[in-house]
Amino acid sequence: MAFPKNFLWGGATAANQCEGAWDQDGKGLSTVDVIPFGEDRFKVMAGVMEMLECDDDHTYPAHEAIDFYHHYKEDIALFAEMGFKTYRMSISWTRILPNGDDDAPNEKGVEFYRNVFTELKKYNIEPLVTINHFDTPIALIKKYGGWKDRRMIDAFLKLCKVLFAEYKGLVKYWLTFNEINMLLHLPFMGAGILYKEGENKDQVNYTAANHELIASAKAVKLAHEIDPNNMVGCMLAAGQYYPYSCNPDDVWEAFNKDRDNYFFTDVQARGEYPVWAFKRMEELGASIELSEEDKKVLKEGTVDFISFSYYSSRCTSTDEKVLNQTDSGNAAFKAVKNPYLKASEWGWQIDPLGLRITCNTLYDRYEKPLFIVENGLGANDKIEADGSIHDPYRVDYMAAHLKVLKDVIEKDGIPVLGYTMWGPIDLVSASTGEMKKRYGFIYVDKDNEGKGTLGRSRKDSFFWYKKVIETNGEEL
Ligand code: BGP
Repeated sequence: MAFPKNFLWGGATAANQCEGAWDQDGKGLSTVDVIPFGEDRFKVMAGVMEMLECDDDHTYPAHEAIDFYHHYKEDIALFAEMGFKTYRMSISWTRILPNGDDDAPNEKGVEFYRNVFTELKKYNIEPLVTINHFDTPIALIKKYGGWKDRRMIDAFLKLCKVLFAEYKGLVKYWLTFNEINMLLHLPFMGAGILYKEGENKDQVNYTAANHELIASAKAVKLAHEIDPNNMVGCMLAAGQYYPYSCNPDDVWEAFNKDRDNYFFTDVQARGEYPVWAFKRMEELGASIELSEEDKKVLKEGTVDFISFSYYSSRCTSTDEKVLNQTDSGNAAFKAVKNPYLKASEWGWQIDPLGLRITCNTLYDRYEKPLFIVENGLGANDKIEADGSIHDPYRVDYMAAHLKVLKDVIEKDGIPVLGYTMWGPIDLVSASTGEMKKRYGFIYVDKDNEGKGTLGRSRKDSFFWYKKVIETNGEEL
């Protein structure tokens, strides 16, 4: 049997993409609440257009999302029906601390997550909790300017302290920052960063990155102190870069593009900045403050496992002509179109073998257990007259990736803790804010304009995944 007996099968979501109830029960305003739908979305996420409150000219998909806040029992029952062993979800920081650094937590927020975890336990589903999934309190952006300010570390630790203490015994697996490297690509989304006129963006980004990395290390240490059973992981938006050609210039380019991402996990897994990192920052005119105390903190707060999202590999080149042929996919990671790969309806290229390459690179680099916490296919599903939804493309995508994951475990001998596919239930797309970019096994009746009953129904893939879990991955 390839997959170990206790393999954690499940699905992953994020608070802002499914909870809704954005201003209910004392919740404060967060970055994700002010990221609009439509053409301004990307500008806001990238930190080049300021939006620190909602206005009447925009709509905001996170406000209602799929209203998991009021449907969680029904949704968890469906996850349980598929046999989930784990459910990855995130905490909305401002549901717990409405201003981001309040001295006392919002009891209603604490209670909500306790109810969710208790519901999960009822079905023996192990929660896997992302502490921060693209979620910075607006109050802290107004007060400090987001993660470019070192005081964010203490605010984050306040949140962690509440979580580790309140949910001790209920939650064992934690991730500190979702796709921590996203900060370099979508800085408002990743770190609440808004650039000032004339500011060196690299300086701002690396300063914020340093603060998140120190905060992450402190959180790991605190989690272990509060409960030695806690297992804490880092989380990377992964996907190996391929050189477009064997021209050494291309190979070197791809190598360095990978380093820009591994930069984060190198610190989180090894507890120190890699030697080349300071040179890299120097080249960009950036530098960070790193005291002896900071270095100690990083060393003491290395993660227990490496988690990552994998949707696709990426391809790069140094040739101008080739560079113009970008894929139309993930706007956060613009890459060259790889002629050997097919793509999803949203232009995200599909490369199952790339998952094996990525897993091997990560394991060679860190020799820590891996956890694939996001992987899946966004597609525009069609409902038949009888209400059924046939989504063989989703099954094909995931089966191909799981077959490769089997090889990673069986042929490469790499320890893998689990697999939580992205979006077991349709939810708001992070990049586009759409509903129609659906990942789920469970359909949610809601369209891009926000219309629909929010009713849930099972797609064909629901039954497929149930079987996968039942047979522990033997039948794919
Ligand atoms: C990752 C994020 C998720 C999720 C996923 C799919 O970057 O961690 O939040 O949304 O990508 O992306 P999208 O929703 O843009 O299709």
